[in-house]
Amino acid sequence: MKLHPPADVSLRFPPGFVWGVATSAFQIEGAAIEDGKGPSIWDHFCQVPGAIADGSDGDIACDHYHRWSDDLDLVASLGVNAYRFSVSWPRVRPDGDGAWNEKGLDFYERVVDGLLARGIQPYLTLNHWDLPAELQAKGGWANRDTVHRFVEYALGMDARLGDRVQAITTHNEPWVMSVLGHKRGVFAPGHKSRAMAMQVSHHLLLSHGMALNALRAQGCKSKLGIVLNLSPMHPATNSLEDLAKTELEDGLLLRWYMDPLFKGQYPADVLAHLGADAPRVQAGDMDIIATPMDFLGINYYSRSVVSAAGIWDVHQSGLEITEMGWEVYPEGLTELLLRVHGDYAVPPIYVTENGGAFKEEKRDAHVHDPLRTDYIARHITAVAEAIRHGVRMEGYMVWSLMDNFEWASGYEKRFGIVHVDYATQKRTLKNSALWYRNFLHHQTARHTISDTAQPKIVDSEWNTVALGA
Ligand code: IFM
Repeated sequence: MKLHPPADVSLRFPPGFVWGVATSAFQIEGAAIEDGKGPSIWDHFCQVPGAIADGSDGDIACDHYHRWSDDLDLVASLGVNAYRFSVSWPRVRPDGDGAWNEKGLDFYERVVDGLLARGIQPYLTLNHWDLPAELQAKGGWANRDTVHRFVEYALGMDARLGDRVQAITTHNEPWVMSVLGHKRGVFAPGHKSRAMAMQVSHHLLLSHGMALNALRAQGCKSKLGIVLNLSPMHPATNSLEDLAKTELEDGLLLRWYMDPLFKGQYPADVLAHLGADAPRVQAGDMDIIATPMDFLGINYYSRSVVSAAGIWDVHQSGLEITEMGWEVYPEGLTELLLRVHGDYAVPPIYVTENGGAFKEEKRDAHVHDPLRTDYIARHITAVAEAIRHGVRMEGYMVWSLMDNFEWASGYEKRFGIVHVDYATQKRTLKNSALWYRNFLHHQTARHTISDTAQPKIVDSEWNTVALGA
């Protein structure tokens, strides 16, 4: 295990670089049926026996709907300048296509104004997976009509909040909604059809492009973009089979989204592989999808090692893995950013999620999570390395602000830099949060004081860490 003493402010980030923490509505809000909120596909999916590891649901979650003000104080206490959150579509428009819910809109208005009052830029995501269940009853994302409902939703949110929101993300991780939700059936809405999954991915991309055009036509002031979950793919061996499979997996995860967004076409090898399961595309769709964006968000957690025979075992000795069973592989982030920068004409990039689920080793007055601190520090270093090589990076956000509902894993996997005691809803800053706060404090300071004048950080986890180049 490589433990870095990581508060290394000699890392170079451009002035104005955005540092944040991220959450999503379903994972933290709770208040599942309060103040007129309609059910989402995740409310329904949680009721399916065996769907969620611990049998839990999002009914209460972190109770953020009621504790939002204290939670924003926590965000502010970290010294970040951005907070990435999502709007629950069924909270603001319960049926997805009917009346708007003023109480739901008021909630997000309070959050946005609360952030601005604390000097924090709101980064709003429209779709972090919780589609109104009423729209699912009409076919959900497999139905092209949902594309138009999404555009209406985007316009409504911009009309209400666009004057105060720094950035609007259309979709978070379309691959997850498509593949985990419609091909593997392990996420909501739980379908198992490759053809449906690919059609869903097309509709998500199309709705993204249509929303961008409609928002700009409405005069939207926010920066507009999408967030993709991407990983470098490495072959397990140099066999022709492993190399071919790796190329295909890269096509399905990265090129399937990046090519249409930045080149206006789906990758030919993946289309050939899909055959009859390829999506139905109408004339003009691809141009709409390729509408230029103001930023690209990348969520990075790990690399994938691909074996044609399916024999790669992440638990082999020598590999660091998180509680999710994901390999800790920070150099993959630099590799991915350089690749995206080199292969596509991308706008400025944000790492919109990065973090890990780890077992907390000890709790006394502090929550000791050295592995999480180490993970975050090494990935921040990987971002600095990409910047050094010329990648236009504008921000980095930790996933997640606090422990929360980790989808099919329920509450067992904790990603937060703030610990949540679900019995009492008490929040405690973990040592990783204290480290992040220290790091940001000194990052900010380096732009105002000379390197040699920089002080030393005394970190609760890391003892004294020398600063400066
Ligand atoms: O918790 C999720 C988040 O909602 C989307 N990206 C990955 C995270 C960790 O699994």
